[in-house]
Amino acid sequence: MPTYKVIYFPVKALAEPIRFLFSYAGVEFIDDRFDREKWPTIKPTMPFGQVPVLEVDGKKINQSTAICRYLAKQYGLAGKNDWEALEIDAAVDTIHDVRAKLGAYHYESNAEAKAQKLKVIEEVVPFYIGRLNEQVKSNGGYLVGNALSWADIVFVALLDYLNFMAKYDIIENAEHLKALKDKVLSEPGIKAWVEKRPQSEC
Ligand SMILES: N[C@@H](CCC(=O)N[C@@H](CS)C(=O)NCC(=O)O)C(=O)O
Repeated sequence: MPTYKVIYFPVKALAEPIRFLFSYAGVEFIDDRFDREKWPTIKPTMPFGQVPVLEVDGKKINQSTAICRYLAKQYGLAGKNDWEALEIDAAVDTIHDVRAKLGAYHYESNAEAKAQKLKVIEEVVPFYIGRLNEQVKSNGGYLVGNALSWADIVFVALLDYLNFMAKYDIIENAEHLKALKDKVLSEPGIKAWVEKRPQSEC
């Protein structure tokens, strides 16, 4: 078994799907959370100056979605055939579209621009959440293929971060997504991780 290290800021955000996948599979990893003030010295040592980065036996790799896909293939969470794998990729990209829209709003520092982006958020987020909710309803309680996949895990792992940026619970009216969240959080490895992980707002 390789030695795995997840390198990230001391938050959940983009590293949490990776941490959830290791935890689901019961695979040990070093959860390397660095202090924010150390970032300027760490940044130049990262492949593209960003994190999360996964170290596998000392080899560094960036891009959280690619890392999740790599782990999901090993843990039987990447679909039963190429079509399902495509559907899972599409669902994950859609989730990251929601994240990008929320991020554009949350990180906007100009008050006028922020007010404009809030209008977008108020329309776009319920649209995406409604569609994802329907998708789960028509797929036996999962995003794809009537079975747990890494798309479900990515969604639930990112929820705290999405809610933090939105400033409300984006799935509060989405009963099928709420049930999916409960299912993922009751996976034994994930449940144990959530109980022991360091506390952080997002
Ligand atoms: N597409 C990349 C995005 C990585 C990214 O945006 N990382 C941010 C933190 S969430 C970062 O490293 N920010 C610090 C910087 O760019 O200096 C991924 O999914 O891993």
